[in-house]
Amino acid sequence: SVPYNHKEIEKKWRLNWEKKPVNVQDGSKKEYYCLDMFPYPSGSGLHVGHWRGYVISDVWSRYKMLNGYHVIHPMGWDAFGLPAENYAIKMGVHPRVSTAENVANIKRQIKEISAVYDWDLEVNTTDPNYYKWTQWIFVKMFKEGLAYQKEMPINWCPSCKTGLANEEVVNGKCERCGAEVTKKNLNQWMLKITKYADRLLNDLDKLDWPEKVKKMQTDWIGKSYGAEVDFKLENSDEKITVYTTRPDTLYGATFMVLAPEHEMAKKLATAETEKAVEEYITMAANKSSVDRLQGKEKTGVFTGSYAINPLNGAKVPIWLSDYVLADYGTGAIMCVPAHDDRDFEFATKFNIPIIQVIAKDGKEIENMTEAYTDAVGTMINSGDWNGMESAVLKKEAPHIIEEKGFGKATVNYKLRDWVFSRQRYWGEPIPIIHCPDCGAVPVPEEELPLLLPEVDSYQPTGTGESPLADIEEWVNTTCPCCGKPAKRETNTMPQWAGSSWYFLRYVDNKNDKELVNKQKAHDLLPVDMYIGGVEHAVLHLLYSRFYTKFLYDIGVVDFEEPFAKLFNQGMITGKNGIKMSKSKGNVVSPDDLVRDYGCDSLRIYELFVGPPELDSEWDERGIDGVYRFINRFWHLVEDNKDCGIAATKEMEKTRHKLVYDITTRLEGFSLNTVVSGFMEYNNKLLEIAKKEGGIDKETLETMTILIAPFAPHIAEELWERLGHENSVFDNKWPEYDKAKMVDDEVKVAVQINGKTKTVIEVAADISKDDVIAKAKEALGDKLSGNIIKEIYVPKKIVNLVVK
Ligand code: ANZ
Ligand code: ZN
Repeated sequence: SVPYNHKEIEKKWRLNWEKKPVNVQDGSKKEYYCLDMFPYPSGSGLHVGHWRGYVISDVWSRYKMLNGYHVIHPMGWDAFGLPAENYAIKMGVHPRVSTAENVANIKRQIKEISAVYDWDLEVNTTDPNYYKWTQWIFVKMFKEGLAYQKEMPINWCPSCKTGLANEEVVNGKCERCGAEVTKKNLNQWMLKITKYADRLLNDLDKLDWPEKVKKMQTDWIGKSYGAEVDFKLENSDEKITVYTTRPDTLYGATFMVLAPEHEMAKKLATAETEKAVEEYITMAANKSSVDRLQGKEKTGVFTGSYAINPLNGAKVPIWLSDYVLADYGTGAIMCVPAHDDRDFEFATKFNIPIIQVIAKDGKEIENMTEAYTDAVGTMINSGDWNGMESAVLKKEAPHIIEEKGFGKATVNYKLRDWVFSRQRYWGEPIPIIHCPDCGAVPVPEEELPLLLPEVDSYQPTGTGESPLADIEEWVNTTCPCCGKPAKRETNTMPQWAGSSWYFLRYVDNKNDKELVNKQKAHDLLPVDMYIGGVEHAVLHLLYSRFYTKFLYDIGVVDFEEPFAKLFNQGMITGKNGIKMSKSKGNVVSPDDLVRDYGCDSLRIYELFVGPPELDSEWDERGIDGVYRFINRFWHLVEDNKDCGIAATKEMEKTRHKLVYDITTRLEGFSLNTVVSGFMEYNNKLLEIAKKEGGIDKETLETMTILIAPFAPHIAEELWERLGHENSVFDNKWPEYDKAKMVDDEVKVAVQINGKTKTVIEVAADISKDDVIAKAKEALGDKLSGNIIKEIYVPKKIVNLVVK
């Protein structure tokens, strides 16, 4: 028979598909939008890890095609950002040039996957026709009061020499380069994402997303209910307001802590404490917020001043400590060491009294060794609150406090406005003109895009200004309002700007009148299935939701959520679970594997390495096994296609079970077990073929259609060899009939020591263990003594040898 030749087959079908695409809208099909997180075109190209997500989304797209959909399956480039700029600094190549080269290279590599991308829909965030709209959104936000300027200490990466958003700081380090993040006071453009906090939180309920990601967003938004409580200062009319989520513990507040940046911090110092207080404030200013929250040992300084607990008049010392953040709540807290871990640690270290106010298991603890943090138990040491349940009081206390006039019930969010300025070159210029008279004026919409000018030096200045500040003829302009000389904003946008709305542009990428045609967006969006890595859970996925809600509010689109369903694929790692990276030298390139084994084998192997939602180690040897399977599948079809055999009952049953197993596993996204299913059924069919002298054509065709989303080239080739002129993707996904899957029953004699005692009816392919269990059950108390041997003659006899 004809041997399997992946090279010839894959070349042939790629050409055929180019001439006659398989994913076309004929006017009758429903639309399905399957989206990949678009790649950053890095210089190192794609490795086998990148392939995984693209293979998953392509399998899903092709499966939807076979279910009668036309699939929107676009690809594009998230091409602004630091790496291209860093490369420019190192090699002196303009980022536009290196980006174009990288895009061409990665596009070639992506084409090797043979995914059904519609390249007509391609977008590139660095294309002026694209970033025109990124800038337009900013102008609209500015006009709606959502983009504003603020001078504040922001996260600053000393290595990238740029400010960062909170979301870009991971464990105190720069998300891009891993350098320790510090603080810098800069005038910033901010986006008021906090205005959307409640909608971003509540609408999570509408989404078919992994619970893990929803929880990460929920925690990031961090809505909490509590109270602001006013503490008067001793010997003064001034007061300090604290934010607490546990007003029930107010009687247990034995000290107060202010963030070192608190406006009162310096004022509270006395002659004796002044020096220590100032030193402490300076030290804290240089730490990142993560360091401050997760710092190993609590540090702090006593200000020398006292506040008065408004409930019981107790005098509480006021401290400064960097575990209190300036920009959360009021930047000041009341400390209840008996019921809060951090306060406990602090009080223990600085010998501050600890007063328990909630009984644990009905008791007051003699010597507390740790805080009791649950709001469970009866109030003690709490004046007229004694005897109340803390859980009830926790909810009532804000209102009691409000009535008594020393505070109010409040809601707080962890979410902060988005620091949107980057002091770097390779990004969208922020379309704002600063006029001495009119202030910040947006570039008129009809003048967009505001082109990114050429520069001689890409080097970040480190002064807090971007390299654009050096181009005088660009910076100096006139005010669109009053015509007087004015200066352009020189900061650029963060990389996330372009990726927060690209899924809208794909469906209308050539529109030069509007960002997207509303009707088109209505017809094709939201995205039905979004596939990408989990690392974007609070960055891209939160920003995109915010942008979509804003565009909904200004009437650009008529839906509020961009991604109906989300699937996060796990990473493919090198040996011992180490992330693949050029610097670690453990990158496996797909190019050689495609050459040696073919695209079909690599696609299947990408899925076979493990459950798609989990990280999996790459073991190159495994692809041999997949290649052998593909060969066996080739021979199953090729060697039996002309046998002319009619389906036996067994063949029919196997076919229905095959369709059932593959479909349910695929629907459950258990793609690795789909592959093992193919392997098992292929072996089974080969066995039947050997026994029966062939396999009926419908079964061979069914297997070929089922495998088509996974291994499209071989499926097309075998479909053709089975005598068809159309594409295998012109088929409908096969259906199964549960009634046809039922196993045939056979009569089995049950014997004890060779003598038949009874007869049972069991499924023909029952396992030995199961049939023996059934036999024992049927024998009941006819069976006695020790069984020393269990014999099963398939479909005939069970014989138990008893002593
Ligand atoms: C008294 C108290 C007693 C507290 C107790 C907790 C337990 P979430 O849920 O995160 O909102 N807090 C308030 N503002 C803070 C700031 N700027 N920096 C650091 N910590 C701050 O937590 C709110 C709780 O964290 C508040 O409730 C406050 O401590 C602290 F048994 O007040 B609590
Ligand atoms: Zn002006």
